[in-house]
Amino acid sequence: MARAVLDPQWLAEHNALLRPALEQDYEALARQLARRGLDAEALVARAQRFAVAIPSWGVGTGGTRFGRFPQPGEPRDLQEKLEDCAVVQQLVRVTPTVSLHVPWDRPADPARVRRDATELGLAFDAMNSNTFEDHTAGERSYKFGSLTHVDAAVREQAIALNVECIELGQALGSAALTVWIGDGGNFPGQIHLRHAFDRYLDSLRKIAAKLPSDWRMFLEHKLCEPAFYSTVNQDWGTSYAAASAVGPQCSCLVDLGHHAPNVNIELIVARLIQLGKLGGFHFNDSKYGDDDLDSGSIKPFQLFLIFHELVSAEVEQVKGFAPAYLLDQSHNVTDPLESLMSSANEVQRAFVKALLVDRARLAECQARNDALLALTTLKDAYETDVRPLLGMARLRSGGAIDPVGAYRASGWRALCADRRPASRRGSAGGIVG
Ligand code: PSV
Ligand code: MN
Repeated sequence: MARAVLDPQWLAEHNALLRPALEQDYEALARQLARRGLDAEALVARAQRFAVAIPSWGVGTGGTRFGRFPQPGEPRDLQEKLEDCAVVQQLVRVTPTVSLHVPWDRPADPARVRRDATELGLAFDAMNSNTFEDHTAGERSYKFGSLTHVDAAVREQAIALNVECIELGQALGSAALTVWIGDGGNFPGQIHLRHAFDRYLDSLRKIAAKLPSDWRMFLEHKLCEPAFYSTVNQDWGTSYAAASAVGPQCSCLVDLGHHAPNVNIELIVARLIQLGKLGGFHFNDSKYGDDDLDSGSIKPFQLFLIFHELVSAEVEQVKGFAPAYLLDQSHNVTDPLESLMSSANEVQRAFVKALLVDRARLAECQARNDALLALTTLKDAYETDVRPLLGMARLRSGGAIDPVGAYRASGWRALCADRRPASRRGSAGGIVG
């Protein structure tokens, strides 16, 4: 039995206040769904089995290159980050794993960190390697690239960090490595576009050679930033070509914020599923670029359409389909734990709504080219208010009916402000940039 960070008795009392209204709403929704041939109980069970990983870098306040506005009680080390992740998981019950970034969260004693995490009811998801900034004096600089650098010694150093991530991950019980590099150029002519890509493939193959047989390796593409003219792994086509060249253990990771404005991300998802190379997601939302905003805050319909593709693949039992779900956001103006809870809820909501799609009716519409009724079929699912299903799923899993409300009432942030004095605060930062 995992150690609960917040008092379970207190949580039960908080839920008891909300339970009568939830039950009424749930019964009304269950009747409506039954008329549509859908079983509310089965949907709750599916919602309970849903999971999305928390990024260790997401529990600290993020920032932009113009500044960061930290808040009281931020976690100062990995142990405190895990404690915050456990609070999120206790309340939402769909975030049982944590994704670590190395060296931001390099565990000095992985066996001990694993024990601590297990005690808190957590496990480890994909490992992330950071070769997009310099870490310690004396190291070779990544200013002009890492896995694609013109200097072989820099490439070797970046490869070594990825291999270290694999080794740490093995000790932690992880089974995946996500590789995102900031490599690229700010000026035409700065890098040889083809040769840089050759070096990328060469380095990736060296990393892949060190993967245990049951591990997966995800390549994350990004349109721009920090390189603003050309990026080595710029788009899903490049990512697909690289993952195919590296081999069967390697696939593509789609970060929702890493595309040109208006790109049809659900179409990219469908293509990667079809090509057998959809490795996973970094969920977030964006308006202008890689804004790293909270999932579902700007384009919830897009998130639903992505999950429609994912659920379709599941229903059609596409071979090898098992994408990893992770959040990757920068919480600059909110309490990071509230953003993580609300984002996990949004992603779970999109999944549950996608389960409601009348696929037989959609197939009929497509067969007779009925565009309007096809859209209406999707909208019928999307517009259904599934909050009672999600609340019931959380309640039955031992979480909070209203996670953010419970979190605020728990006083966890104020307690942390006391326990974690700012003067000793070290690795609180989230994404800056
Ligand atoms: C890069 O923008 C990214 O999306 C990558 O996933 C990084 O690992 C993460 O953000 C943190 O900076
Ligand atoms: Mn990402």
